[in-house]
Amino acid sequence: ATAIQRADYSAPAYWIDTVDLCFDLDPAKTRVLNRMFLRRNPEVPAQPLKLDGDELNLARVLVNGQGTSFKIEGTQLVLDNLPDAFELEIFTTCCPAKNTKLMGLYVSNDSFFTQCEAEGFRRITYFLDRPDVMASYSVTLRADKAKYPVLLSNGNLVAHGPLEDGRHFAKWVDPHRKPCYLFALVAGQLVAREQRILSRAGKEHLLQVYVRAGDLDKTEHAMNSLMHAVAWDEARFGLALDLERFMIVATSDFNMGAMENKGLNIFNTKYVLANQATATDTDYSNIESVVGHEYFHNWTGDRVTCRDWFQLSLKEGLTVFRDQEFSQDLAGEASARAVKRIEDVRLLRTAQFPEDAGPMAHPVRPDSYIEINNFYTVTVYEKGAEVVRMMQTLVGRAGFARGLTLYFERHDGHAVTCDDFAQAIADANPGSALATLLPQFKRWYSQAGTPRLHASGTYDAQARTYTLAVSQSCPPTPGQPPKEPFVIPMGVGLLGQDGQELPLQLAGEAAPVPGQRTLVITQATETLTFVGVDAEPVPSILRGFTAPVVLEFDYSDAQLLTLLAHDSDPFNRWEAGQRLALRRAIKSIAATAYPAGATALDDAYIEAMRSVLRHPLLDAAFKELVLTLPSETYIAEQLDVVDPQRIHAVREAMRAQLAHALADDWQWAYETHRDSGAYRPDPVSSGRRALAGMALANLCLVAQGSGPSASSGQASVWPGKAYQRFKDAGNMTDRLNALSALVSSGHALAAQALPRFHALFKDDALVLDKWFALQAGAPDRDGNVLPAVRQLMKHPDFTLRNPNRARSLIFSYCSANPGGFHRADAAGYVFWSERVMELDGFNPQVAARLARALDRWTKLAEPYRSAAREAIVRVAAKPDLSNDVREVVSRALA
Ligand code: BAL
Ligand code: ZN
Repeated sequence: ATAIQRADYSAPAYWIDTVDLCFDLDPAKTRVLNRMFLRRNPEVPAQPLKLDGDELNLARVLVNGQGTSFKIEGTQLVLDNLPDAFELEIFTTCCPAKNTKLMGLYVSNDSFFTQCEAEGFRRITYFLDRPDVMASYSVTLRADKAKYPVLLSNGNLVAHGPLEDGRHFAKWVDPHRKPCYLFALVAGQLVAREQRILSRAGKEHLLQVYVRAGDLDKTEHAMNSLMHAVAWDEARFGLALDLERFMIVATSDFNMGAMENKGLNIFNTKYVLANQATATDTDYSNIESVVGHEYFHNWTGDRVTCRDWFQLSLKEGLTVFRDQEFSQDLAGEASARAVKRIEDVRLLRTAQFPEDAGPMAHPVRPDSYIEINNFYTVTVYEKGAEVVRMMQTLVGRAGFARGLTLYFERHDGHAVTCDDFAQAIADANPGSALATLLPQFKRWYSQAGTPRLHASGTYDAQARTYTLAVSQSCPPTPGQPPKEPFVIPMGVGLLGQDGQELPLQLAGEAAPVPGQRTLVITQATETLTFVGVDAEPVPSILRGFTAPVVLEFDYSDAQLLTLLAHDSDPFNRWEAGQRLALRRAIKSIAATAYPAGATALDDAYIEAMRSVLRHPLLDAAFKELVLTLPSETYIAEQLDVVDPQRIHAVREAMRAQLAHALADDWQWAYETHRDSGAYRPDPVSSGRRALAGMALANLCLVAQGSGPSASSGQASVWPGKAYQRFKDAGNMTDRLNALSALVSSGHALAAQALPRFHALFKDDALVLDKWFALQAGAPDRDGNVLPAVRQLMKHPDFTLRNPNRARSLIFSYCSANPGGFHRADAAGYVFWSERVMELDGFNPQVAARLARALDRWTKLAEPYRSAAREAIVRVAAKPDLSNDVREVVSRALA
């Protein structure tokens, strides 16, 4: 397969104005009649029409009602000697029941679903399958009425009724033009929760959430999230729902999280179904985000879409930014907003930073790809969202809303580029830092890699000045050796030694300004001098994580402890705690004595953690974040050479030490936070549950460990209490936390609790996913996780065919359990290569995701490095490998 280059973009040779599709739905052989009106694009040289198709059986092609000659070239249907405007009729069949890739039209649980982004529509009919071809669609669905009582497509239902032989039909017309990747149909036995709402303008809309019959009691939260999303987009950005009917349909077989098809969102059940007995607080918050995300695409993605797939972040980065802002606004209080921000940054740093440093590194707007499915990445999504966030930082919240308004004024109904977006935000804010620096700012779209921002501070007591010397650099990434400086908005505050916030006055400024400010770094090196500073301050830099960079500042422990105790910026307060822990982890990892962890944590760190845990004013959710040690993946990213077993051992030792040293405090935390009243998934009560769950896990760890503890005498009661909690819990969050406390401490009671949990939830696929994931992600003890995973693959409830189940067991082990996966005997890598190749046989998209688990193999110490390479080579040698997996492994070996 050849790489597709962004620079090669050319407009389509034909436009498709209307599409009239008629489906006779049958799992074994679905007939698709596609009648389109096309017209030559006069702006490009005359050339044949080349339509994309994939795994289709072609029966008939008519031009203006007449038979015509055509050619099949590779996967394309080629027609020549066409009039300038004409009707094209194509009749094809496909087999949804055998569609294991879950792209195009497929069957799941006896219902039909579609997934067309990015290039699935060509698996339904021959088409110009590219996002800049926007057409008006009408769709007729015909199917057996008893088996498929519900027939849905985009837009409005304009006709429906019975047909012969127990069949029926429904005709849908979409009032909005759209690219084919936003086409959708659903047919099956489904029921809907319905809600009528009024827009601000007084227009009525129907909202529907479709699920299988038994799941209706799990749709309230998704519907509430949808209503919140509709109201929020109108309030914050003036973007109203433009449809009479907005539908969400859930399916349990889905490659992605959800899909924003115009008016007919199709969702993975994981991001729809929730009640307190089956879903955790995290599930509730993910549902809110994803429902919001897909709804927000209705404008950012559907009304204005991408010119080509290189522009994917145009809609994805922007829409992730919008869903992050939505969740923050819904969280309400500043402290709850900060918790959400910390969680988002933690994801960025543990998933995107490694991507940006590895073989798959690519700019937010990539320059080339072999398989576009491989570029639905944390870089395009999460780093893309940070780029949009920086724009908002540079123009202000109101300025950003103005920019978005201008973007829609200019581009509504069109397929555009990331340049168009940035230009609109800048043009709406003349004189802003963004407008002034736009060409340089756009390097965030074109240069891959995570910039490093190095800062050092000098205090001059005589001059009463504090000088920050700042320099930036960015490591080379594949195909991009040198980098130009970025525009880096940098939130800064200065704290006095007592922790008080100091007013800030830069040299040359007339007067000090209270509180923090955002400085804009543009040069490779810069010097910032603050004047009127009476004593050496503690700098709080990159507050709120104003840019997706690695900040290097040689803080002393004392400075970090001051920030942890006093910083008014919650992000940097949390960050100080992470830096303290990271420093201790790295020191222990480097120490020659093994086990190094026994003395990893000193009294100063432990006392600081105790103060946070016991703090009378801090939120429970924030405390839980501070008390969570940096992940093994994050620690690994800080090291040049990675010994995963050593990292695992050190982090486990730190965890045990913190558990023991704070045993009384954990007990206090558990007892004061364990009851959160009637279940509500709001930030305050979920924060309490998170802290109680963490406390219980620590108490079980104390009971299991042999280390010194003030209360080791009574510690042995905790596993029993956890087991009791597991049995009695009134909600899934508390129940799963209790189960997880037993599993992660390695207590014998886990062996009783796990089968009990399975028996309770054996009919709930999403809960069983948690059951598999918990075991696959358990802390490894003497290599016990891999045999458990292999055993679980034989469990009657396991199937690799269902992406959620595959992710719950296989990905939880290979991608989220470094201590269990990176084995000195290479057995984890062998397992990985087997599963990648097996998955590739029927679902290359999911296989290619799993293939990414060894992205960072070149950093591994021996014997891991050679063994990992061997496993990748084994996959690469498979003769009939998909383009998806081939692209990932070839890049890994390049
Ligand atoms: N467009 C693919 C799914 C999503 O990002 O919403
Ligand atoms: Zn999206």
